[in-house]
This record gives sequence, C-alpha cells and structure tokens, in this order.
Amino acid sequence: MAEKQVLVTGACGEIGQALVQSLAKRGGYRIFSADLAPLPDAIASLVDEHFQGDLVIKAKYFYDYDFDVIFHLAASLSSTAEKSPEVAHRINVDGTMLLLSMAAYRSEKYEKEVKFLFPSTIAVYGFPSLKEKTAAGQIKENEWNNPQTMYGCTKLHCEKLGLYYSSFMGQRHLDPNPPTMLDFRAIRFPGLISAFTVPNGGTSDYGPEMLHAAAQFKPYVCFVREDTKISFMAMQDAVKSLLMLMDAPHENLTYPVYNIAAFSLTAREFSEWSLKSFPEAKITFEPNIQRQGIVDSWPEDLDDSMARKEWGWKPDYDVERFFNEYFLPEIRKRYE
Ligand code: AKB
Repeated sequence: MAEKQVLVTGACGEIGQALVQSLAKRGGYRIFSADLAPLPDAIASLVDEHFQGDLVIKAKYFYDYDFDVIFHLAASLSSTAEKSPEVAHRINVDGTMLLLSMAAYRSEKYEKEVKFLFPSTIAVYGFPSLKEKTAAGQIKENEWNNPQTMYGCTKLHCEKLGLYYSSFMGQRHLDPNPPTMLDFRAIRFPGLISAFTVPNGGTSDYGPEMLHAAAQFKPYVCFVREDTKISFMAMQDAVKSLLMLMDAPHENLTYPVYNIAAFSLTAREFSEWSLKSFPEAKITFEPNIQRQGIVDSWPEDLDDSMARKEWGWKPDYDVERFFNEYFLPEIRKRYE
C-alpha cells in the first residue's frame, strides 16, 4: 500500500515530538514537519522533510505537496499568548486559516480526502467565577464556551473555521452532489504531561514542571493555589487520541469537536504525589494572579462521553497507572 503523506506542524513541541515518534513506529507514513525551530535529535531521522520558519510565510509551499493528513499543532499557548495577544492571534488564527484554505482547495481540486486534525483545548471554556466552576464539575462540549484568554478565543474560533471549511463553504452542504471537502476533526485537550519533554508557555505547566523539578531535587515554586483543580492526561494518551480520531470513520462523527479526559487533580495532590516519590522535593505555593485567573476559568473536569461513544475513546492511564507505571519509572531513568 502507498505510504500516506502526513504534515505535522509544531513538530518540535511536546505533542509534535511524541506524535512523530508514534507515526514512525506505526509505519506507512511519509512524515513532513514544520516548526520555527530545527528538528531535535529525538525525531530528526524520522522526518522526510522539515520546513523551518514562520508558518504564516511557509504555508504557501504546502500547495505543492499532496498531504493525506495534516496535524496542525503549531500554536502560541495560553500564558505566552497573554503576553502578546496580537502575535498569538497571528500565529493561531492566521496560520490555521492558511492551512485550512490550502487543504480545502486541494481536497476540492483533486477530489481527494484530506484529514485535518486540530488540537483544541480546555481553554475554550470559561467560568465567570470559582463558584460556577466547582458547581459545574464535568462539562460537555457545548457548555460554557466563553473563553477568557486569547489562546482560548483563537482555538474556539479555529474550531469554527475548521467546520466552515469542512462543511459549509459556499453553502455547499445544500448541494445535492457536494464536492469533496476537507475532513476537519478536533480534540479539546486537558493539561498534558510527558516524562520526556518539559512544557513551555502554557498555564497547566505547573503540574509537569513540579514533577520534573521534584525528580531533579530542585525547589519548585508553584504559581497557582493548592486547591486549583483541572484535568490532566499522559502524553501517550493524547497521541493515542489523535491517531484514534484520525482513523475513525467519518460517518460515526456527529460533531467533530471532542472532549477527552483521563484524571483530574489539584495542585496539592500533585505535590503529594511528588513528595511521596521524591521526599526531598521542596515545593512551595506562590500564586501569580494572572496565571491563577486563567486556570480558575478552566473546568475541573470534562465529560468525554461523545468521544467514547463515537470513536471508542478510553484513556490507558488513570492517575495511579500514570504515576506508577509511566511517569515515575521513566522520570527516574531520565534524571538518574
Ligand atoms: C496551556 O496551558 O495553555 C495548554 C492547554 C491546557 O491547552 N497546556
């Protein structure tokens, strides 16, 4: 069977590196990548061609390529985006628009299915206060879509653009013989944790930062309150979900934007797990008002029943398995 051509933007980021490794392990793909940075050693040999530079400028080159699948991971994350909202808008929205219109054009012109996988986020949700957040508990995809960050606004907007290009452009859904269109699918990710990479620029970063610091016996000052609670997931589960959604039959997907969830933890519980595993760890809490505000607007937990029902989603790692079978053994090896 011919190899599928896959483009991964943001390939040097945390999800990007883990995804490229999983695609290479699966086999059957020619992998193209794009990122501002050069490819790290961990994935350099797995990629056929790397486009290094600003995606908004590079996107025009992709018209000459025949991608079957695009994983558009490049984005400015929540904390970085609050520092320069206009720059984040350019990266997150302009970059996505250019890729979507390229993929839609190629789909239609060559009557070919192009799958477009988009990582969205819990930042598309927004609660006016902690009272509503705590009362809401697990929330569904269509609830509380009131983002309070530039990152959340741009991700929610891009979800809608993806739906426009895949379903409605030119009102073609009304056409009795609609032309082939790109196939847009999105997952709203919780905070992700990898034992191999450390996050940068996000606000859920306190979880993984604390654990990586504890494993190196470095003191860690946590930038949110101890009672802060949001949803988290192992990086392997995040990558698994992207591959599962890529493989899911189109007709099973009623609305292609899905929550997924694995476990929900407070910052205090993170510190307890850290201290249990690394008793010398030194963790203190000094909330930063802006970053605290961001996570206070995000849900404590997500209802992922649509993903479970429509494409069989189920995480491999609950909190116990995450720590005992993945994170702690790997992190000990890494920092030993
Ligand atoms: C962030 O903190 O910005 C991201 C996210 C939750 O989408 N990790």
